[in-house]
Amino acid sequence: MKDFCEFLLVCWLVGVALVFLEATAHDANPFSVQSSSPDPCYSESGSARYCIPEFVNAAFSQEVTVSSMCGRRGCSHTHLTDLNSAQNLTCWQSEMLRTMPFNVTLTLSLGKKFEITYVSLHFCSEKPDSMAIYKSMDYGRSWTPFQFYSSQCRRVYDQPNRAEITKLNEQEPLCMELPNSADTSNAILVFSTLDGRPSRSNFISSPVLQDWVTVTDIRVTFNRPKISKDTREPAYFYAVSDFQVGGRCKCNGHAHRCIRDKDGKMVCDCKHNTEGPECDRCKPFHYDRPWQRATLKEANECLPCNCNLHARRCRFNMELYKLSGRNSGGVCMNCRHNTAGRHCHYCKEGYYRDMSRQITHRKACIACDCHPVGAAGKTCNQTSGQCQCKDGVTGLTCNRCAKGYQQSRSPVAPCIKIPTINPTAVVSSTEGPADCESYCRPAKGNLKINTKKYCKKDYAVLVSVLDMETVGDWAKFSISLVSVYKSREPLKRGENALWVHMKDLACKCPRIHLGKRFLILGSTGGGASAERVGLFADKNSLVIQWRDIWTRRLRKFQRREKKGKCSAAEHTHDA
Ligand SMILES: *[C@@H]1O[C@H](CO)[C@@H](O)[C@H](O)[C@H]1NC(C)=O
Ligand SMILES: *[C@@H]1O[C@H](CO)[C@@H](O)[C@H](O)[C@H]1NC(C)=O
Ligand SMILES: *[C@@H]1O[C@H](CO)[C@@H](O)[C@H](O)[C@H]1NC(C)=O
Ligand SMILES: [Ca+2]
Repeated sequence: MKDFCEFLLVCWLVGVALVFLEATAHDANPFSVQSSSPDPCYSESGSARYCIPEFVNAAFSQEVTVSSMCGRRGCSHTHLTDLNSAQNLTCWQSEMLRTMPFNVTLTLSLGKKFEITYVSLHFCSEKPDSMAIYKSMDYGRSWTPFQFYSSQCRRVYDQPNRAEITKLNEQEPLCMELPNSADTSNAILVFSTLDGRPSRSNFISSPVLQDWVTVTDIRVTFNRPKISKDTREPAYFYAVSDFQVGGRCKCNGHAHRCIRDKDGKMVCDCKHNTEGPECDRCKPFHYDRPWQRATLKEANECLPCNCNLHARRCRFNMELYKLSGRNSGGVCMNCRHNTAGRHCHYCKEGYYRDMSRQITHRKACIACDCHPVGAAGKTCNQTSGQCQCKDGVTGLTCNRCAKGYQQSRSPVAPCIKIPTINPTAVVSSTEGPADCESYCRPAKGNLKINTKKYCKKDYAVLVSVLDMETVGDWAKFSISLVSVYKSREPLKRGENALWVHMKDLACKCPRIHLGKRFLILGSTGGGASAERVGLFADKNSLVIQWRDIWTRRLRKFQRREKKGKCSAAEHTHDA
């Protein structure tokens, strides 16, 4: 088709279309010829560049709808756009028109948007007196005038004759008289769409003219034939041998050809990450900057969003684009692989970066896994993965007690300080004994149990020490009563409290550790009050870390006490 079109153009360019030559000769004109390269839309180095489909006669072999036809063989409407040559003119001809109005229309659908530089009609008859060319940009839904020709512009079309076109009205049609041609049976009319329009030399940066030359359909209306006065029986007709529309498939500089899609529709073969029938929008995921028509200087290809391989969709945000200095406006959507952020470039809450991997790696973000009890929250340091631990808790995930702390059963304070009370500090604050050595005597150092000691105490219990808090001058240990060997008062196994005065604790008589089991032989009542309910231990109590082998010995003491051996022992003591 290309060769043929060129042939056609040459045919009549020689004689007529100097106007058109003028338009195409300019450097900045989009219709100028481009260099040959494997892919005209990319340079040898692979960078995107302005590209356009070849210049064609868009009307060639397209169907033209006509409102009137002579009805004889050899004047079909198909002759309007067929292969035409000077040797064999094939003509369409209207019926004979004897009364007004003499209106006849030819409608040509291009099936796609084209940017056209000319419409030409090759007449087989005398040129008409009045005719108009209309264009549609919406496949025939609406029409706007492109050009009028008449010897009486004002009367026939209500248009001024040869109005002036300035930069302010470049989208206005003109009305002018059809030039007379010498050869009335072989006359050509060429309407050059850009002719006389000021911005035509700067077409590439003139959206107004780009719009002006964009068409999907062309309609030619003949309204008045040339009326000769000396015709006796007036009968008129119009006849055209060739209807050409010269232009390029409109692809906005993003395609070098148009192709048929799977439904047979003509569409641009879009490059530069664009899509749409005219490459008039960016392809999905290529929304990092707004779509733009290509120019000679800048291909304006659509750019992919930068989502570090973690998202498949993105959107364009004008605010961010402006803030970035019109550089990048893409915002990733639905970041996967536990990433977050505009570019899926950091880890979402509850995850941290594995610095040994690229951010694009599927496992670049690792779960914090913060301990549900030991950590203060679910988030961790984005780079180190360190969870925020509660007091006394340590470890990357806060899963251990720090040095000097031990586990408690409280979820609020899962690790508590091991009560290593500084004796001097406690002594001074409680006005306790200055000299623990003499204060603790005689119990201190004598932790052996015998029947006598066992008998003397009010209770003998095995406890597990869980927690400690201070209440005034007292230490209150949360304990669990494991076994009760003897007790003056009824004691139930399970949760209980053990009270020790600070001055005793300060001197480590008794010595108690959290999380351990102790056998306690003590006396009731020492400091009991309304606030202090439970067991009491002091410097005279026996508090010994438990060993399982003592179970048998304690059973023996129990039996002896039952047999009344205790009173004997007391005697001995008293004596
Ligand atoms: C002229 O063209 C028509 C249609 O293309 C064809 O049928 C006819 O034979 C041609 N005549 C001559 C003389 O070439
Ligand atoms: C003929 O064309 C003229 C000019 O466009 C128009 O005003 C008129 O209404 C048309 N007449 C008919 C019958 O279509
Ligand atoms: C996260 O850990 C790194 C390295 O340990 C540290 O430099 C940074 O300050 C921490 N960030 C925060 C917010 O704590
Ligand atoms: Ca023809």
